[in-house]
Amino acid sequence: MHVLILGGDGYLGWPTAMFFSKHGYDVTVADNYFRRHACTELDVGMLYAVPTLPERAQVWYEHTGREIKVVVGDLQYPEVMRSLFNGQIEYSYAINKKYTGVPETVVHYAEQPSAPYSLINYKYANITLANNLLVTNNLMFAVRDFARDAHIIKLGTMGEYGTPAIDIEEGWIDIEHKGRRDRFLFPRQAGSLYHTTKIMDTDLLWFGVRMWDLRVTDLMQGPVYGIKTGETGLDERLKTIFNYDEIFGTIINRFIVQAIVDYPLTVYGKGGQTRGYLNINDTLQCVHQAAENSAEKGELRIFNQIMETFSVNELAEMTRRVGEKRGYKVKIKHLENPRKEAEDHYYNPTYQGLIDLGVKPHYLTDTVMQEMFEVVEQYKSNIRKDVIFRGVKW
Ligand code: USQ
Repeated sequence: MHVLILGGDGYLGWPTAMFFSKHGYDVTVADNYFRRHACTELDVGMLYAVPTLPERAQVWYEHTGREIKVVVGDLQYPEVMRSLFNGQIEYSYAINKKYTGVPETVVHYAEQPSAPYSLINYKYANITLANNLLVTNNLMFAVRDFARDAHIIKLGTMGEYGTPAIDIEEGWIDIEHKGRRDRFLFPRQAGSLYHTTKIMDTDLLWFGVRMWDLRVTDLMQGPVYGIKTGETGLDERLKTIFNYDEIFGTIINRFIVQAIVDYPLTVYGKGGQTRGYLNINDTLQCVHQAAENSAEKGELRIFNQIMETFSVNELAEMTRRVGEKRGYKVKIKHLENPRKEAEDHYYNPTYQGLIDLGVKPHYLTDTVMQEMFEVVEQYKSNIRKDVIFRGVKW
């Protein structure tokens, strides 16, 4: 199977590329280096530098003899997207320059993924809207025009649902109204403009499914944590990008870094905000199972991609417990919440579909968190305290 990974340079994209390559798939990755450029522009700091995509692909080839083809290009331009499907492709790196053929599966990570970034000001809101919607739309049309049978696996977010006072279903809800019944997308109510673009992506692809019988799986993912996957350890240079700053860092990764540099854990508001979390290795498993078990033609299949739920307070307590065992004096500080979100709310999402496909969850235990501490500690001298909190306000 030929798997095309859009956004293949990112925190999840690069580990996904290596994972599929290792499992024998033909892999092509495309990326415009958005994340690297944004990190430089906003001076957010990273735990360590990572080589360019062609360099990483070369290192991967030297270790495994497997080729990951690389296209560095901006998928907001329809011609760049279309070249991935019509063979007019310009590889930035390939051992064999011959076009692999249309992909059977496309994994779509090529999005601006940060809620705070989308709300820095109107300019960053525009970048987020333009990138996320144009890339998704360009993908939809390229698949419609050149690869109708391709399976699109789009990364959505649990944040599309917000925090409703009813149980969250996996994407769809049956509604009875005035004696008649129908099935609709579960109500969405995003808490940031980034999350709003994810709702709009879902709507775009749902349109494509209804009009042109596309095959789409939408993975509603929670915040991901972790730094190591089965492949990243093969060589120092294969590590994934790791952010701990307010803009691009997700909460568990941030808390571990904060504990290590004696920075009081930044709990926003009351800390009762509850979300569904997953280990980066489970992202790989979920995307793999989704690829192996395609959606049908004309189906928008939705899975809630989380393995367990935690409140911010529970995560802070766990970080303190594990940190103290390692000799850190971990403090917890409740900051005025820069975001507009419920801090004490009902949260009961369903998440069974991926387990039914065969995903085996890795849970966040003290041992798992301790292993993350051990890796992050190696880069302690790179950690910049000044980027941990800047207070992007909603
Ligand atoms: N939070 C804190 N302190 C911090 C950082 C975050 O209390 O220092 C709180 C936030 O207020 C929020 C929760 O922790 O209630 C999660 O925040 P986050 O920054 O880890 O995650 P979020 O902004 O929701 O976005 C992340 C990814 C995004 C993905 C999303 C899944 O950046 O790409 O879509 O998680 S979800 O949260 O389910 O929408």
